[in-house]
This record gives sequence, C-alpha cells and structure tokens, in this order.
Amino acid sequence: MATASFENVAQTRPLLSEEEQDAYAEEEKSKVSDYIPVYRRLWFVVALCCIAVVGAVVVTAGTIIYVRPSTVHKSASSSQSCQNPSVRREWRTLSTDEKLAYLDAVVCLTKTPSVIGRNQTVFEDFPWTHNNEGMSAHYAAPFLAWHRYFLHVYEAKLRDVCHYSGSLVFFDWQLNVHDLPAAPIWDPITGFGGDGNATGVRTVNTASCVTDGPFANLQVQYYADEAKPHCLSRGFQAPDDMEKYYSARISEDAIAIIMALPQYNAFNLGMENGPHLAMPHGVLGDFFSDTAPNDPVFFLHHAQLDRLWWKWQHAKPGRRREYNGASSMHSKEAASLQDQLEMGTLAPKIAVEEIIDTQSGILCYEYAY
Ligand SMILES: *[C@@H]1O[C@H](CO)[C@@H](O)[C@H](O)[C@H]1NC(C)=O
Ligand SMILES: *[C@@H]1O[C@H](CO)[C@@H](O)[C@H](O)[C@H]1NC(C)=O
Ligand SMILES: [Cu+2]
Repeated sequence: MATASFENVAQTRPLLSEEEQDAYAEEEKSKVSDYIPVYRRLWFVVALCCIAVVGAVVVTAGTIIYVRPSTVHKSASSSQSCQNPSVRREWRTLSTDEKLAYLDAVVCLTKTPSVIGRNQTVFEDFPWTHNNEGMSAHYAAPFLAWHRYFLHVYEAKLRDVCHYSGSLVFFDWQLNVHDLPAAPIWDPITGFGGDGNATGVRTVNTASCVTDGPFANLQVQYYADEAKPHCLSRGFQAPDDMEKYYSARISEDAIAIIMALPQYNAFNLGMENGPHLAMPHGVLGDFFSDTAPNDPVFFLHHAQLDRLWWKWQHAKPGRRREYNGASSMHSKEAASLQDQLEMGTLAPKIAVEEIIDTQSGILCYEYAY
C-alpha cells in the first residue's frame, strides 16, 4: 500500500554493519598510502604535466565546439569558477515580491508541457522522475546526493523554462516545530496555500483538495505508481498526531543528535529516517507518497535537508567530499564518488562528485545560514 511505503522501506533498508564501515575506511586509507611513493618519481611528474597540458587543450577545444544550452549541466572543468555562489534563503526572509516571483515560476511549471515527452506538465515531470528514477536512491548513500541534484535540476527548470531569476528557497521547520499549520509557507497569497478542505471528499489517503492559494485545485495525474487524476491534496494531522509524527522528529534534541553523527553514512540515514519524514507525515496527502514532489512544498523541505547536510559538511574539515554507505537501496556495494545519479530523460546522469560540494563541480550555491 502506497501510504505505508515510507515506513516499510525504513524497516528493510540495507544498513551497513560497523565492521563493513570500518572495512571501507581501511580500504580508503590504504588507497591514499599507495599513491605517495609514486609522486616521488620525477619522470612521473613530467608525464603527468604532459597529460595535463594535452587534457587542457582537449577540454578547451571541446568547450568551444560544444557549449551546452542549459544551466543544468556544466562540465566539471568549470569547478574553479564558482566565484559568486547564489544564496538560498529561508522563505520568510524573502520580500513579498520575491515570494510572488518564486510562486509565479512554479505556477508557470504547471502550465508548461513536459520536457520528457509525456502527456503532462514540467511540474509533473518531477514527481514522475522522483517515483521512476529516484526510489533506489532512498535508504542508501545517494539519498542526500540524489536529492541535491534533483533540487538543482528543479532550480534550473525554474530559470530556463520559467525565467525565474532568483534561487531555490528553504523552509526552516525548526522555526515551526510545534505550530506547522501556522507557518508562513501556507499563506493563501504569499505562500503555497494551506490544508486540504476538511469537509471535502477524501482524495488520497486521508487528505482532500487544497482550496486556497496559487495551487488550489491543481490537477495532478499520479499518486505513486497509480494513474489517478486528482487535485493537489493535503490533510494536516490533528494536534496530538502532529506532535508525534512531525514535532518529535525535528525537535532541537532530535536534530542535534543527527548533526553530531561523525560519519556520512550514519548522518545520511539519520536524516532520512528522522527529519525527512516529519513534514510528509504531518501534512499527508500528495506529500505522503512516492510522488511527493506533486506538493511544491516538497522542494522547500528538501532544501532544508540539503542545508543541514551543507552545514554538517562545513562543521569539520575533511567532510566536504565524504561519501559512503551502500551504493543504492538493497545494494551491498560500497558507495563511491563515481556512482551515477540517474534523472531519466529529465537531466543527464552525473557522478556524485559533481554535486558533493555545493561550490564545485556543477554547483555554485550556499545557504544564507
Ligand atoms: C492527456 O492528459 C489529459 C489530462 O489527463 C487527458 O484529458 C488527455 O486525454 C490526454 N491525452 C492523451 C493523448 O493521452
Ligand atoms: C469544501 O468541501 C465542501 C463539501 O464538498 C464544499 O461544499 C465546500 O465548498 C468546499 N470548500 C471550499 C473552500 O472549496
Ligand atoms: Cu525522495
């Protein structure tokens, strides 16, 4: 049953044992020490220089001949060019005009035909891709990485297809731990509209149509794998359940415990099993399914998760390129920075190393705090 899938997957996720984690760490260390003597040989350095010069010529020629038309995928050779990172800010720090510009761009996605050749809108290309390409990235190392790339592709579509000139935005749910329904993201004019119609018919799980804001009665085609045309739906939990399913997962203590985890694998899975589930379980409706990006608030929630990863990466030296755990859901393979992140036909697949650092590879952004 689709509504229970978050919980079911959580119980069967492939956690690595302590021994396996130690084995990876040892393996990585031994790779590093193997390299050292090689660099002492002068001829090797000369050869490396030659390769570097030839490589630079080829890359430069390639860049001149083929300039990619989209902002989604710049080559890794542009990694030194992040001089002026864009800044992702918290929703409530945007001016009214900035909020309306973001909302207008998202509404524009709901009116623009699919870029993946389906009978749907670009807006729906995202829940489709999440459900059809993204699920194996869950409960494994690529959870944070795949979603970081997914957010980047979304931001690029807002800019390329809908002429948005700002940055992605995050919702800092820690500012609304005990009063999610009062958060400004639900505003009917300067937000994404609020709860579903409490007296309306049930559409998906226990939710019903959102009836205010720019996405009121927005029609979407899928609920997880099911072709099920329905209105964008929410069904906020009653206060007691909201405390249990939402507040408890994002309390100051709960977040502090995860932020203190010393290793990527544990941090990544801690984020996924805890705070990642808080909003979907509090809001229900479309957000509570494998097509969760049907709810445009999904992207503000995931930007907040991405932000906490960014903070964790910057909290200690050596963390900015740390990546380990299982390479995908149900896999026993060790993850590596060369693993590919798949976006179907929505965007080119790329290696994790292209997005591991928000200011190198194809990315160039930071968070306001
Ligand atoms: C495309 O989707 C719309 C909305 O669901 C539907 O009315 C229409 O019949 C579909 N067209 C095709 C060619 O499938
Ligand atoms: C909520 O649903 C009820 C029952 O279908 C309907 O009468 C009412 O107009 C709906 N409210 C809004 C704001 O659409
Ligand atoms: Cu996801």
